[in-house]
Amino acid sequence: MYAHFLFNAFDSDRHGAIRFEDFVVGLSVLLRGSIHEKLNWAFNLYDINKDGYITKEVSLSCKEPSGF
Ligand SMILES: [Ca+2]
Repeated sequence: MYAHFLFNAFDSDRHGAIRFEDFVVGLSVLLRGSIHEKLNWAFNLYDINKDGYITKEVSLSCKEPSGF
């Protein structure tokens, strides 16, 4: 489940694939971005449907065991 969140966070234009540019931009924000950019990236990680809200279901699914 967490991998799904990460994929969506890097796939910024939501076309179902991570291009090299998506990957570099994501890493750049995480490594060299301002605190606001990092927080915005982290929020978008959990805002799966990009409606500006993190739902209770999404936050609860992050706590569930992964099955390993
Ligand atoms: Ca949402």
